[in-house]
This record gives sequence, structure tokens and C-alpha cells, in this order.
Amino acid sequence: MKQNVPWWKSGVIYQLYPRSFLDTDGDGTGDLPGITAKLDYLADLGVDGIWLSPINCSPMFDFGYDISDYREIDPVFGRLSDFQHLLDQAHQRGIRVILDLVVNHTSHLHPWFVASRASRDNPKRGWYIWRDGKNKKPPNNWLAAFGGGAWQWDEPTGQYYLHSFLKEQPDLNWRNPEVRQAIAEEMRFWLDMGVDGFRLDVINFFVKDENLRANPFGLGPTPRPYDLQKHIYDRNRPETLDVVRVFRGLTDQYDDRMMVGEVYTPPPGDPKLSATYLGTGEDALHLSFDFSIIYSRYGAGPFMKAASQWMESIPWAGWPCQVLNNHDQPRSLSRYGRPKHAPGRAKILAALLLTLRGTPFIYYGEEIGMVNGRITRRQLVDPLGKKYWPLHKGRDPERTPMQWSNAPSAGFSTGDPWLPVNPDYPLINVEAQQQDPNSLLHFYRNLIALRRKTPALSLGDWQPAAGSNRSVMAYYRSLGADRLLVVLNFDASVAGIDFLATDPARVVFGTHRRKGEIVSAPRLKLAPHEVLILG
Ligand code: TEU
Repeated sequence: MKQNVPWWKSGVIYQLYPRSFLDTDGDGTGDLPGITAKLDYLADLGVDGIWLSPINCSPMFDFGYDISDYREIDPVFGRLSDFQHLLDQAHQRGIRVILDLVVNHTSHLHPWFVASRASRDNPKRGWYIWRDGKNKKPPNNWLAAFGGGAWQWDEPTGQYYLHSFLKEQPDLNWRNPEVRQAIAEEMRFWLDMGVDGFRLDVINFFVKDENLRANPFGLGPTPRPYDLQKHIYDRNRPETLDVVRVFRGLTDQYDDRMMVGEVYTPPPGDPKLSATYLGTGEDALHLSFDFSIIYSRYGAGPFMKAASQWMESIPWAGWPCQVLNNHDQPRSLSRYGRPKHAPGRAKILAALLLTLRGTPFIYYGEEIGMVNGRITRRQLVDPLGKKYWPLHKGRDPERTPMQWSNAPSAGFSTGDPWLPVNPDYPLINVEAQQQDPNSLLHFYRNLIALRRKTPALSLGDWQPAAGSNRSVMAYYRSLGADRLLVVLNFDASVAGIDFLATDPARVVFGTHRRKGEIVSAPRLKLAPHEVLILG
């Protein structure tokens, strides 16, 4: 059975932000040779794939999420030959490589947009969304995700163009078949090279309402300054699924490739919407992100609710993925605050991520318990933070350099890092944790290894256990005759859980008990932040 399971179902994927992973040329910015140099570290951690945030040519108004050439590597990261070497070295270690495909928009400096902007009758005019104003005002009321209106007036040709993010990120017109064709060719370029798939940036923004109808205003449950509008007509249009299906047809022409989509929704998240991009489970995205768990409050109850809703949304033939951290959200240990509880919470969160049903995504540094860096107004580089400081302090804090050792700049760079290294690096770093068998790093590594040899844990069904309560989240993972019970005490105090006579009783893995020990009491007492897996 095992041989038919695709790698992206059974495996673990690691997201890295290339600017912040390892700098090998001393310019203060991480690069591709830096990633290649750390492949052994990643292989040792046990990951099956890496997703690189964008590495294509970009003027970096949004740090690579504004691409000016889809086929070239930005010089700050290296050359195409560096990428080919990285791909080859990763594959030699059994690690797949996923690229970030940012095609809701391009950079305003992409030659397509430069042409589109040049005149109203340019053949590329219809590749972007241009409209006349209404009484000297923008064509409609749509707002950009990074603040202000979504329309930019362009004096030379006397029209507005649409940008869902920065004005330096004009939206492509996904209703135009030439655009679809052009992007398919860019995808083929990388697939032919051997890239294992793509993470599709803001997949739910691609197709816009044909008549550009106005959005209603209305605050969501957690109002943020930039989420004032209900994005009914500029996001989540059903037509986008047709685009995804075409992408699926394309990737299916190659062996073993995978697409994971970012379905961006503001808090509290929208698991049903995320799941729609999986189609039947076999004809659209392979995986899609749901951010409900990221947005959830900390605790057994809220996580059980978020996890259940996500699992229930997945189509029968589909597969979930799980994520607690990425380059846009405060790191989990910062979101869930309380530094004094951080070590316990870090293991609980790791166990949650790695034992829920679905492909886990680890964000670089998560495995050593990195927390947000403190970035002052003067040090800020993220455009989102510049716009909304201090309401939103931007995304720089979750993008600080990887903490490799207690050497200067945490061993990240011999130069001046592009973002300040978190001053906690002498305490929190890879080298220190490699030497400590009780470290978080070892915990991730051990649990990933356990997943690898326990198909019920990586592939099994998921079922909440009756004993779950306000402190303890417990669930079964089962495959055929194999049945595991995962028990997580989210509290910093002792908590109890009732067992059923039929529950598995032998300790397979845990933070407080010996492997092989038998747990038989009908009511079990769990230590603060105890992780326990019974089989
Ligand atoms: O993110 C989509 C997105 O809307 C978020 O950036 C969101 O606005 C922000 O996190 C609010 O907290 C994707 C990428 O992940 C992000 O890095 C890019 O900036 C954005 O698209 C534009 O490409």
C-alpha cells in the first residue's frame, strides 16, 4: 500500500524564507548556496520537501512577492545554476523542492506590465485590469490588502489599473486566455527542470467579478484596519476554480508534482472556502492552507474546534495540510505569549502539528522555538508595517534570520543582516539544541521519525476522543488494525482525562513517560504540557 502514497501526503514540508536562512556571500541576505549548505541539516530533521518563498527576479517592493521575471533567479539569491545545484542536491537527499508561484499579480516592472502600461492599444493592455474612472473617481470601491484603494491612476494613458496589494503589484487579468497560456508556460519551465511543485500565492484572488461590482463594507469578527471590506467581488470568485483545474491538468502531465494554495482569508479563517480549492479532492489543488488554527486562541477547546471544522470540510478524496506558522503571521510562540510557558507550549504545538491528519508545514526556526524579533519603527522594512504602524507592525518580526549558533549574527551572516537577528540567539540556536537531547529540535526530529515509521500517524483517519476536555485534547489516528491515541495537555497545570476500556495503553512516545510503559488507570493524570502517544 505504502508505495502508492504520494510524498506530499505522507511527508513533512519545511517552508524557508530564503532571505533569512543562511547568507554565504556576506551581503547580509540569505542565498541559494546557503540553502544547499543546510540540506544535511534538513535531511537530518527528516523533512520530505522544502518550499522556498519567492526567489525570482524582483524589485523587492514586497520582498519577492512582486516578480519581474518568472524564469530568472534574483541576483541577491544567486544564479540559475545555483538553483539547479540546489535542486539536484536536494533530490539526492530525497528532499523535494516547491517554488512560490506569485501570479495573482506581477511586479510593475515586469515587461508584460511595462508593455501593458505603454498605450491603450498595446497587445498586452488586456493582460492587466484597466478601467476608466467614474466622474474622476476610481472605477469602484475595492480596497487593497495593504491599505488604501485598489485602483491606481496612470496619467499617460488616462486609466486606472487594479492592484489587490501594493501599487507596485498590478493584478493580472485571469479572464484573458493569453495570460493563462503565458503562466502555464512559466510553470512548464520549472516543471521541466524538475521542480516538484508550487505554492500558489493568494490563489483565491485570481479571477475578479466580470462587472467589477462594488464590495459591501462590514467589519469581520476581528476587525483589522485593512480588512474593512467584505471582499465579495474581488476575491473567492467561483471561476478561479476553473484556473486551478487547468493547472492540475498541467501538473498531472508530470510525475509526483504537487500544488499547495494559499487561500488567504482574514481571521477567523474559512475552512470551507479553503477546501473548495481542493475540488473533488482529485481535480484541483493537492493541498490548500486553512488559517483557522493560526488565528485560533490557544487551548485544547479552540484547537479541537478549529481542527474538527477543517477535517470536516475536506472532500472525501482530498487531503488536509496543517500549519501553525508562516512568513505573514506572528510566530506561534509569540502569538501564544507567556514566555514562561514557552518551552512546554512549544512541544505541545509541535505534537499537534505533527500528529493531526494532514501534511504538516514547518516554518524555518519553528523547530528551535524561534519567537518574533523586536523591530523598531526605524528598522522596519515590510510595506505592510510601514503603512499601518503601530496598528500593524508589519511582518518583519517573523522573518528575522535563522539562529544557527551563538557566533556573531547567530551564524547567519558575516555581514550586516538585512533584518536584526533576535538577541535571544545565544540561548535559542540550532547548535545548542543539537547537543541537548531534550531540546525542541530533538523533539521535532523524533516525532518526524515516528511519523515516518508509523503509517497510522501520517496517513490514518482522525477521530476526536471522548475524553477530551477544556485542558486536554485527545484524538485517535487509525489505519487498518493500527490505532493510536494522541493526548495533549495544553495547560501549565496537572490535568486529567478519562479513558475507555478499549483505548490503546502502551506508551509509544511522550514527554513524561517511558516508551513501552503501560497506562491503565481509567482516569489518567497528565503532567503540565504533557504529550503522550499511546498505541
Ligand atoms: O499573502 C496574502 C495576504 O493577504 C497577507 O499578506 C496578508 O495581507 C497579511 O498577512 C496580513 O496579515 C501573500 C503572501 O504570503 C504575502 O507575503 C504577500 O505579501 C502577499 O500575498 C502578496 O503577494
